[in-house]
Amino acid sequence: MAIDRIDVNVTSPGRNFVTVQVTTSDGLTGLGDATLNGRELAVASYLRDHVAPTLIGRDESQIESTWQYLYRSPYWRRGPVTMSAISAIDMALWDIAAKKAGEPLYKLLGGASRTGLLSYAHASGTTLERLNDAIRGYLEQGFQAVRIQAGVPGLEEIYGVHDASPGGKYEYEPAGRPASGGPLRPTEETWDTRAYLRHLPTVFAGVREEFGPEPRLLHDGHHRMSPIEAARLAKDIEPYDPFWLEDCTPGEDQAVLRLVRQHSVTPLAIGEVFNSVHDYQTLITERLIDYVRSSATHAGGITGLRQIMSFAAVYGIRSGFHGPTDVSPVGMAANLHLGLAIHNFGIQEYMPHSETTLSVFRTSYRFEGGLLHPGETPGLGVELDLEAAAAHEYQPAYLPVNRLRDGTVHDW
Ligand code: GCO
Ligand code: MG
Repeated sequence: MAIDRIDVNVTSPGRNFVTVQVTTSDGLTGLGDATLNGRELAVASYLRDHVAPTLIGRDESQIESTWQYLYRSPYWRRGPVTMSAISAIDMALWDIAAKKAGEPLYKLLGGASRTGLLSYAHASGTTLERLNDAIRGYLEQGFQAVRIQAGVPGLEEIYGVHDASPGGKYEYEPAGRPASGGPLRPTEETWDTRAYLRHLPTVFAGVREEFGPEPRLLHDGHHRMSPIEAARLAKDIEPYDPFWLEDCTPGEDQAVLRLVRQHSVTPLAIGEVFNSVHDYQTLITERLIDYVRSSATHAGGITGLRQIMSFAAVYGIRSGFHGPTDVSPVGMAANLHLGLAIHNFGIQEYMPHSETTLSVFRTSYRFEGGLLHPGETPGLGVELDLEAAAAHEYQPAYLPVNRLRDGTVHDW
């Protein structure tokens, strides 16, 4: 058997997704997620123009060798575009291997290490009251862990904060679309770190007061703090027993995490924008983080993410794979299969995709009693309905840009 075709599908059922479909000479197909939010077409072109032509005729069972070939052959290695492309091909080849074996992918990765994956939901609200309503809704659905993001007095739109309609879902963090007729530009938000640092500990206090010690509470700092600010926040929320503080600093300067560690025992999670094991070298060997935030979609697929988790296992660091709605259901399934199999699983982010998205991507993973399970369908367990996908044309979209009050561009 050999790789016969590689198709790259771009569809926008509520938001943009890039999916690779690899077809073998005997008609088996595998899917891979290559979605890079806000830069989708760069990855689609990389795959169509630079990757697909080099793989036709290749033995589809040589997954590791293909990964190394795609990683080393361009000479210009790593980076989000290259690694998202590699991720998608790798996932598709694993999907094919598992379908060929007639087994759900996790069985090829060593089998289940647990009955299901502890998952966290995204609760947010512009006020503490609304945030608490959102948390209550998720706890009622069975979640044992929630990420809490709240409005900061004096700031309008900020990352991760939306009021959900009572009992309903919201389309989280929709990438901004151009206003009709106007030029296509990212929307802009205003940020004030001092106001945030003052406010967030009061949010943690209010949530603990309402829900007690049991729910696991997470928070995403979204790269917006300097090292000393991050150290202060980690220290200030520590009394409320946070499960983790995510992306407290931009993270690419790995050594600054030493400073945060010196000041608190708040567990730290980093890595959703990383794309290789090398980005984690200092963080892992010095145990500067507790959770790896990468996803199979951006860190080189199952092969790349497994490499990171094997390295992390030696240092007692666990997974917290990235699972926002801009990771497609295909990427989500890949995270779940790997998470079920590895020993050092920690927690899985879970933002259910919209019904529109799920009408294009048919999934077999399930959520029960706060735990996710990838299901027993052979392969990844996700199907792409090409006809339904064709009805949702690509929509140019950007993520927002953040500025300090004086106009200085800041991390969003
Ligand atoms: C998270 C992430 C996302 C990112 C998004 C960008 O923790 O889930 O921070 O919300 O902002 O993936 O495209
Ligand atoms: Mg994040």
